Amino acid sequence: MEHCGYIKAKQDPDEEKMQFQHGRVKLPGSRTYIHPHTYEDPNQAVRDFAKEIDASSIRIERVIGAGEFGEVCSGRLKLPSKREIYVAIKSLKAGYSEKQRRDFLSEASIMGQFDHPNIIRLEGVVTRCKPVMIITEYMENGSLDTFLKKHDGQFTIIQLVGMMRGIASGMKYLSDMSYVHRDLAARNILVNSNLVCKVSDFGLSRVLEDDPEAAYTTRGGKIPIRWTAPEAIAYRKFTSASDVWSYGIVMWEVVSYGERPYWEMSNQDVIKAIDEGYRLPAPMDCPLVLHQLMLDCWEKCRNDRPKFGQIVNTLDKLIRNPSSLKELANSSVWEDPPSPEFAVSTVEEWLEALKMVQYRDNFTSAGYVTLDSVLYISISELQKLGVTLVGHQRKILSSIQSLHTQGTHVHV
Ligand code: ACK
Repeated sequence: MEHCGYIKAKQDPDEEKMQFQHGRVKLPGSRTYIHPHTYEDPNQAVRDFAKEIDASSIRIERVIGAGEFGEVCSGRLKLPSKREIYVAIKSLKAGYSEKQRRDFLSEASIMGQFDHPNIIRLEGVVTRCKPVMIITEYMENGSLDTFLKKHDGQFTIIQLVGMMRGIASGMKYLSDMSYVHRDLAARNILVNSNLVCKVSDFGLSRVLEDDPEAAYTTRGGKIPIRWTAPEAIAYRKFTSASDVWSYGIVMWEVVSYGERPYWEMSNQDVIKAIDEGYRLPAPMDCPLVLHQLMLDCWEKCRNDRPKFGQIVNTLDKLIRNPSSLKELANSSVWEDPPSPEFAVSTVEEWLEALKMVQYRDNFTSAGYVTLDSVLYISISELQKLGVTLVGHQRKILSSIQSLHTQGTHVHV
């Protein structure tokens, strides 16, 4: 099913018998997401989908971050006849407009419709007194991108695939409910103490305003370019299939421990490269099957991409049969050129193959002429040669690594 995001609301909530279950409203038989904007009164959507919590049951402990609308804190929630739990508390800062309040609470009325182990769970809202708050389960390890950068290289491939499997399972649930996320990225995944990954960030305005990665397109939309499918960038065709594209980017972020997709390339260059058929190469030590799955998610034609259900099945099979992960894609971390192999013998040819001729003169005048001379170059030496961009340094050092293993036949 391909929806462009949202479907018509059931206008009369009484049509369906609703009941609160674990603090959320269930619509029996209804598996389809209802967009809060389809409610004439958005406050009714909040009442329908989010439980009102008494402010006295919340204890705020510390500030853990900043959101678009105000602070994010951690704390505890003690509901009558329930055990105390850790929660995250998002509050709406003072001086908000009615629209800001509505947009802020829209996240709760969206999240409150979901009930899945890989979707961040809404505990409830505080709307009767100020500040207005959204209470969710607490995720000890914070957002996935920061978490991975902090633990670079520390997980087994099975653990990484487990994280991907969780995210895919949450996304399957969302796509089954015809919900299109539009901003799936490692920064919008939260991780708990058991390494369980959950999809978060469901605000209505968030894709447009909240995400620092979102950039304005020529058509005026604000889109996180590196994570977004070409048809969504070109003509705003956001579907579960465009979420699958973003999912492939998240897989790449996971295997590369939070590396920035397309490194320091500009948004314009990314759009152009994708259009010309370029795709992110396998990160270091990436199993071939995983890179293949990423490439499937990045099929130009959205109908050719796998569905989230298929992705979950594929990952399950890999987890059950870990030896399938043994074959690595390759050890290079950069682009595969149209012709797969370059034989280079001079520093100049090598820099050319790496598309880094801009550094040629610096290398030459510092005496780096033969390939042997670069084999033991250090980062600080690279910096002296004017290679200050981290992405370029990585590319060069990885290439040197492959020079070590392959002699003068550099695979770029
Ligand atoms: O990377 P972080 O620690 O994880 O920093 C951001 C910050 O708040 C601003 O969004 C963290 N955060 C958001 N929601 C939660 C949550 N439910 N549990 C734990 N941390 C959260 C996020």
